[in-house]
Amino acid sequence: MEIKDYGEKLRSRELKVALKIHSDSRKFFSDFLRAKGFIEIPPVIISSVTDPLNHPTEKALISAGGFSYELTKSMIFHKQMVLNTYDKIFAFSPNIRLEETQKKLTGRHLLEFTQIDLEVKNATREDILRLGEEMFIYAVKNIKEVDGDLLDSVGRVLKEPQAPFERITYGEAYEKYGDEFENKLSSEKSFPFWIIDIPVGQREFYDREDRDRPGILVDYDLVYPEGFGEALSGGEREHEIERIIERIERKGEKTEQFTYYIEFVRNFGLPPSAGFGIGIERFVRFVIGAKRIEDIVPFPKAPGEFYPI
Ligand code: ASN
Repeated sequence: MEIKDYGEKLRSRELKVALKIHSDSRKFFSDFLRAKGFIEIPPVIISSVTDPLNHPTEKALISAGGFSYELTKSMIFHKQMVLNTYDKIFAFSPNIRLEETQKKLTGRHLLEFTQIDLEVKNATREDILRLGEEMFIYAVKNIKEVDGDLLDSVGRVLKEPQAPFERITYGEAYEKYGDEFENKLSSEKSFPFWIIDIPVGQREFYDREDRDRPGILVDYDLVYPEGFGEALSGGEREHEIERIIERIERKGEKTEQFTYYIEFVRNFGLPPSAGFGIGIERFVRFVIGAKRIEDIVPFPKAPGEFYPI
């Protein structure tokens, strides 16, 4: 992007619509969660421990006064720990993920984005699937009501989904479509749907393995229809120290990377929980029906591209 492009972009109709819908999405998600008794916690932006993710990203390190921190890739560990304080929490959590340059092509990756990251003590997958559906429907319904004219102005016909959303197991999806199942299913469907029962090797160590079905996690992704791809991911969590360590080792990761998290869990414990994170920019892109995620953000940072501002 060049400086002259910013002038055009910041004055464009599409960005004007996108920012209003972004602003309203934050309000509706937040209103919904507060009404359900959630407490909003402040985001953690630097920490010595962050989400390892299940795909390679470059480490974003920052040092201050001789101490080294990483920029947050997700607040998963902080969410679990703060359940010692409140039972239902959420944060508007800015994340930095230094994705590989080939992700530039997807139209749904940004190096810097914000997710609404929530976690609920003693919740099951069933509880959170229901909550996610309700929250999603609430936001879409309200946006249609408040911003219907704006959606019309960009030619977007947004369908209001009905609960319960369709559920497809990872196994079924993979058998039908192989590696590309998410994109293929996303293009085929007209309403959001869940992918559940993701295998242990496909996810981070913190999602809980089904005790009755080893190798299968009690987790979920929500996928947008019309080719917009993944909306959110989450799961029930491992919370017992032995299981956490076993899962880190099984993943081939080093426990030293999570020293302070492990020490915390050993000393204070974690309650069982489940939760998810939903990317706001991806939600806005879907609501508007924008081609690429960078189009709906005023100062985007997509992988593999230099942005002067
Ligand atoms: N926020 C996600 C979760 O709750 C984790 C992630 O963003 N990778 O599972």
